[in-house]
Amino acid sequence: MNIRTVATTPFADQKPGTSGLRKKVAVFRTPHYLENFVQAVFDTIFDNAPAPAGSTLVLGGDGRYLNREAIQVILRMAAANGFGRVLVGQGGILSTPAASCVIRKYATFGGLILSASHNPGGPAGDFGIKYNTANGGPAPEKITDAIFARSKALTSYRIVEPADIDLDRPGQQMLGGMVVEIIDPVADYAELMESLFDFAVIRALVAGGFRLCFDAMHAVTGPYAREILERRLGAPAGSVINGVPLEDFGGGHPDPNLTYADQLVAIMYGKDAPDFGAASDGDGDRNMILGRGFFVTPSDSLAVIAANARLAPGYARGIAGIARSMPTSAAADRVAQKLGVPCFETPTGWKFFGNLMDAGRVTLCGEESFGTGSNHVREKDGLWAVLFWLNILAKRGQSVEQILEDHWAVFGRNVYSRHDHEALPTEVANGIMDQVRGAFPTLPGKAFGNYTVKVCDDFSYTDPIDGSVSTGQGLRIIFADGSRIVFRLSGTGTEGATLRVYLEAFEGDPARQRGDAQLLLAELIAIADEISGLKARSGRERPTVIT
Ligand code: VG1
Ligand code: CO
Repeated sequence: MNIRTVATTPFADQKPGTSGLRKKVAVFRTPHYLENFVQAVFDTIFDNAPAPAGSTLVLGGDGRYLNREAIQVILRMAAANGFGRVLVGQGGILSTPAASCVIRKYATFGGLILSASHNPGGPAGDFGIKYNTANGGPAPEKITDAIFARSKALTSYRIVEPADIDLDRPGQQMLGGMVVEIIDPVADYAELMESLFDFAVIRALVAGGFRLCFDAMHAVTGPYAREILERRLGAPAGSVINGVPLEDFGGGHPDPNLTYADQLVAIMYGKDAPDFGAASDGDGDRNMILGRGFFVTPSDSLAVIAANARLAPGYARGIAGIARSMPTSAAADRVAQKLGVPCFETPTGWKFFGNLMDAGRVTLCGEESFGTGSNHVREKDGLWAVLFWLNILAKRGQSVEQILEDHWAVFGRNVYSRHDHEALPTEVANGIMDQVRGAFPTLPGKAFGNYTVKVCDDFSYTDPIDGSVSTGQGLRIIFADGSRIVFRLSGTGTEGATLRVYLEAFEGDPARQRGDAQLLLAELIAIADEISGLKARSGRERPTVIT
């Protein structure tokens, strides 16, 4: 098979964000755009040489528009770059956590995951690509920086002739000298889940009339949830809704939050609601947990899982430690303290957890953005969190709400909310960040009503394992009582800029713990606006999404 070397003009904008390279489909359609980035990845990981003989790559995506086309192109490039074998999820499907599982299980060189996660899909939507290393986790910044540098410099890429591989036919096909193996995207992952959780006790719970509803949002988790929740755990057919992956997610926004998962929210807050509701995102790494008429904040979910970890067989011997992203609430810190294990605070993005997990320093990790996971893979994992909750519910025999009330009674409640201001003009968002940064010298010691500023900084992180430093990770304003406001620009948006405002206040008084987060945080919300000038600068009265 002939290897062609195709000339390309490098692109200036292929900088991976919080979670890989994410752009509009139209941008990915620019001639040579995808190829340029993929070659930059291969050049970076193999130091501009062909892949070592026998290298295996894992390849799959969330099924969004362009997924199949991109897989065909990447297969041809993998063959031209010397890979010996590529494992591809059947139909081009692999959820992000399943890809991580497969990368690790078969000791492969790494993988390429095609997804723009929770961003909308379709011809007018987004596409994305992410490189994960041999440990199954997203490439660390050192590597993504090198990929970016290479993408701006390379002048050609290698590819073999078109040879349409049948992505739906299980088993092996040859592409030149390279083996393409179409694998079951669910089997390895489902087996891993069975090894971690007490399926028998969950099955008994479900058989006893406990009702659940899982919203796959027409994204990648449909086949996984049907196999695990309906087939293996016996939930009645129809417990999984929107279970067929669609290229445009049915026109929806596959982001499991209170705004975009509105169908599930209506069911869980409606008459005759099931006992448990959950949703996942485009690529299956996020989770939202709901009880009957009750929402579990992701930060609390991490804390509850940590406090109850021993109830699941895979964690029966306890956890080594917890890591959470900086904007995530400190609820998990309180649990770690009680358990006597360390708690690490990292920048936003799962790639910062990898070293800590590889070094055995932490077992559980979480982000406020509906991301929870553990060292079973190196990605956050939506269905894993759902199964953990079901395992806890089955063992404790309580409702979701009771579990949270018990938790707050023991640990207190970190009242928490995130306000997203999406698609702001870039200069407006930068102006708001500049105003906050500019106020920093005047803030320490300043009183705003009940709150007095203690310190403020631009969060930076030194990785305790490899010493690498990441700066500019979010503007923090910390008050004397530990309450916080954080301002941060999103690294995953593709339209203008998205500003996130994170708000946290500790509530130790059981009488007030049950209150609505927006009400309990009202004063901090006003302070955030006063410091940043957000409303005046954006001309917007309220956030796009409140979590
Ligand atoms: C967002 C979340 C972050 C998460 C990232 C990727 O990033 O805030 O916590 O790790 O998405 O999640 P940002 O930069 O937009 O705030 V996913 O589900 O896209 O892999
Ligand atoms: Co995702």
